[in-house]
Amino acid sequence: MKLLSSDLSPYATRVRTLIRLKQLDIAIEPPDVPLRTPAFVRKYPYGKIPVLVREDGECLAESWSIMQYLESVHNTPSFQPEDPWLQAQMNARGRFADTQLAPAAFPLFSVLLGRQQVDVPAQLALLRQELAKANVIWRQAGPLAERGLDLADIALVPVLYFVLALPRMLGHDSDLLAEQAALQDWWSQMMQFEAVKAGIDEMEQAFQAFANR
Ligand SMILES: N[C@@H](CCC(=O)N[C@@H](CS)C(=O)NCC(=O)O)C(=O)O
Repeated sequence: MKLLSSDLSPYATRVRTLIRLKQLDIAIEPPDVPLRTPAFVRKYPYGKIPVLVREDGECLAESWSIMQYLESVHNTPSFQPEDPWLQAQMNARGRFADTQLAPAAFPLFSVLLGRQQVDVPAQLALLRQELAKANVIWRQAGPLAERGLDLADIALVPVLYFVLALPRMLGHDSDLLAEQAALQDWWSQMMQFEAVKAGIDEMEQAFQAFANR
């Protein structure tokens, strides 16, 4: 089995992190067809990485689905609560990272690519609002040390790195995480996991290379 991945992608990084936390024998490779080309979409119809490719060539797209699949087939160690209510809460936190937090930063990425005119201060204000929501949501989930690391934590880390790196790359120095005490505390604890830290280090290097391109 292999994972088509890129160090720049928060979605691929969360899956690489899970693979390492579970110590799975899954090769991590760049896409075999250039991303954002018709050939890529022909081969991988979701048009995005990560993609999990089985030995028989069958593919699975969407990082959250890949994480859930890996969790179902390799559940030791497990990164989801058994209790259905708590599992649903974890799913909600994972969805929040992708449907609310990350989209608040996408326009800033378009600015970096020079593709879109954006009111950057207004977008930063929106991002702050979403970060404040994340702060409450993760605080309400309870201390990491008590509930244990779960898929939503693993999914959020690279998204949070991405949404914090973009304003910095646009020259906004203020530390947006410093305004969110619970999230800042959670971030420090997450960095204690070697596999989590390794994913963020890879993203950091990829972002540096992207900034210097
Ligand atoms: N919802 C998808 C998002 C994946 C995604 O947006 N991947 C980006 C890289 S970060 C990509 O492949 N973009 C190529 C494109 O949009 O053409 C997931 O969770 O896997």
